[in-house]
This record gives sequence, structure tokens and C-alpha cells, in this order.
Amino acid sequence: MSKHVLHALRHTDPQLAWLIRAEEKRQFDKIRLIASENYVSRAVLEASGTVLTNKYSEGYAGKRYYEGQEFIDQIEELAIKRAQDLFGAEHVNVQPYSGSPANLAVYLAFLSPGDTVLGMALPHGGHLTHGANVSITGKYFKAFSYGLDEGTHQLNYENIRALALEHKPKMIIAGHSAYPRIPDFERFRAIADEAGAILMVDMAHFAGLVAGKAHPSPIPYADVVTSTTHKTLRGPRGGIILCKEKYAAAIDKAVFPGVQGGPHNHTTAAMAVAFKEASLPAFETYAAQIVANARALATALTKRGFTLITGGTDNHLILADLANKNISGRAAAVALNAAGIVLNCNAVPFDKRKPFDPSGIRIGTAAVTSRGFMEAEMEQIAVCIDEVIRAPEDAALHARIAGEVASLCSKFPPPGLG
Ligand code: DSN
Repeated sequence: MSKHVLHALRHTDPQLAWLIRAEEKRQFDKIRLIASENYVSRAVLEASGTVLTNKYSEGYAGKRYYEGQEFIDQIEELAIKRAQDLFGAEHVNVQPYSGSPANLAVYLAFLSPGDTVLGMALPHGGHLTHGANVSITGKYFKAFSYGLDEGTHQLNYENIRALALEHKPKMIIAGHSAYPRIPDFERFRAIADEAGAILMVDMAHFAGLVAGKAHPSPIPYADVVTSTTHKTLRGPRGGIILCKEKYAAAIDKAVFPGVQGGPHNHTTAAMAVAFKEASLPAFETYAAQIVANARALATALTKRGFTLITGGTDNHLILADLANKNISGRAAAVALNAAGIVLNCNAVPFDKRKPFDPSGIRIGTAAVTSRGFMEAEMEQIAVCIDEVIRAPEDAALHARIAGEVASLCSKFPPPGLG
């Protein structure tokens, strides 16, 4: 994309233009396995880079604080309608800048400081904003967390229920950033009802799978659902909140003026494009392939002696515990990056190592699936990962694999690039 549109930038700021081109080349040449990343389409990129960035529009369609909203209102209403149709949601707010502000707005809509919440523990795959003690959600609220079962490393609903009945949280949060299985939203609903809690689901990681019908939807069960729009959903960097109509006013007020100022209209427009793309039949094929690829990669890694948390995956991500490989997650991630395979180190459940250098790596298939990789390429990725992890200090091997990776990638131009 940038090679087509950076004429002015090259003239005004060649240094920055060069850096953007370099990042574009990096995204083209590497196998990107960070589970929260993707490649947006050229149409989404184009909508993101428009004059809509020039406009302020605090408020909502028909009730703004500044004039000149005749087109902005239509853009925001289009994005809302498309998201409602895509997810079958009664009400959608498309203004959150990203997932964390979306989650914060939900806290503001339903809770007061000091209220009790129950969310998934960060080291077990939850998110910072699900009540981690370093987050505002853990500092301003009384946050309790549920972890994974020590034996299965899966959600243990009896344990979650017991914690809910013990602590009586005002809000229970389901959803995760590093859990390779599918939450049982019906069970969460029943637990929330029994405990008298609001149920919030953060579907940021699997929203694209929900849109593409490759994952159950939390919408029928949750009072409120939040998401980013840039992970499996393959839209711009942004956030959305979906809720029942009865909560619409509280949510809208919490987003603006509660947490944010003016919405980022260029992002809203790009979201509208992404929602349209995600409603097309091809997106269902894409979502199914993300999961098929994750399963194929999990099988190929297991064959090579990798220990996968829960033994495999049902979604777009894999969590591998490298303890039996005698390498830390960070050392593995650094070596893999040198070999052209980009992922992140990650804590595994009950990790004995520190969060900055944990025992595991997280692997996601959304981005590679966007560029057309199939099961055969997953096998190749597993071979490369295995070779690098066996020889994390072998710079010559890493350079050789990086060359092979670039050659493979050259055959699969990603959306938006090339
Ligand atoms: N940073 C995101 C992730 O990688 O999962 C969560 O916000």
C-alpha cells in the first residue's frame, strides 16, 4: 500500500517514509504468528488513511457537539448497522479507541469504584483489563480472578461458580487473550445469574471467528460484549461494545463523555469496511481455515515433541510450554524472530518463570491464513520452529531459515501489501 501512496510523505519526511516501507517489507517477508495481529485489506487501509482524521465529532449521530457532521453521522451509523447485522446485536457502540478503553467503559457503565469483579487471571490467559492488579481495573475495583484447572488447564466452571458465589461480584468477565479452547458462555450465564452478576464477554481474540461462524457467539448469553476490531476480525485498530438495548444509554454515556473524547472517524469508516468484508461468504471460509490451520500446526508441533497447553486448540491460537525443550519462551521468541518467524513469549498456566521471560510461546494463525497459508504451510512452519528451538544460538541456521521463510512468503502476498 505505502509504495502507492507515500509520495507526499517521501518528500516531507523521507526518514519516516523509509521506516514505514521497512515495516511493510518486514510484514511481507516474515511469518507473523502473533495471535492478536492480522493483515487488513487495502480497502480497510484506504479508509483508515482519509480526511476523516480531520474531523471532530463528540457525541452521537444526530446529537453532536460540533457542526459539520452530515457525512460523519452517516459513516458512524453505517458502521453500527453493519456490526449489529454481523453479530446479531441489539446495540453497538463503535467509538472505543481500542479494547482497553472499551472494557473501561463497561466498568464505568455498570460499576462504581470499589465494586467487586471476577475475571480470568492474567497469567492463565486473561487480559490486563479483566482485573489485573497493575491495571486500573485492579486498582480501582475489588478484583478476584479465576484460573485454569491444574489438571486439564481448561476452564473449571465449578471453580468459577464457587468463586462467584463466595465473592458475589457485580460483574463476571469471560474471554481471554491466550486460551486455546472455547468458553462455555451458557455456563457463564448460569453462574452470573446465580451470583446476581452482570456478564461481560471480551471476545477481542475470537470476534472474527464468531463473525465467520467458526466459534459460538457470546451475544445471546452476555449482557455486554466488547471486542477489538483488528485481531481475527481483520479490521483497523479499534474497539466496539455490543449490548442489549436496555444498556445502550449507559454504555454510550460511559464511552463518551465517560472515558473518551471525540471518536476517530477514519477508524470508524475502516471498521465499517471490515464489517462489510466479514459479512461476505468468503469470510466464513477464512474463519474456518484459521481454525483448521491452528489445528494442523498443533498436530505438527505435537509430532515434534512440543507440549501444548490443553493438548491442542479449538480456535486461532496455540500455547506451547517449552519447559521440556530446555529453552525459555523469550529466548525461543528471539531466536525465532531471527529466523523470520515472529511470535510472542507467553506465560503458561502455573508458570514457575517470571512474566517477562516465561515458559511458553503463543502462536496464532489469523495473519498467515489471511495471506493464504494452508495446512501444508503449517507443516513447514512446524519444521522451522522445531529446527530453531533445537539450535537457538545457531545464527547461520537462523539466517538460512529466514531466507526460506522469505522465499515462502514471496509466494503468498498478504492483503493490503504487495
Ligand atoms: N495485546 C493483545 C494480545 O496480544 O493479545 C491483547 O490486548
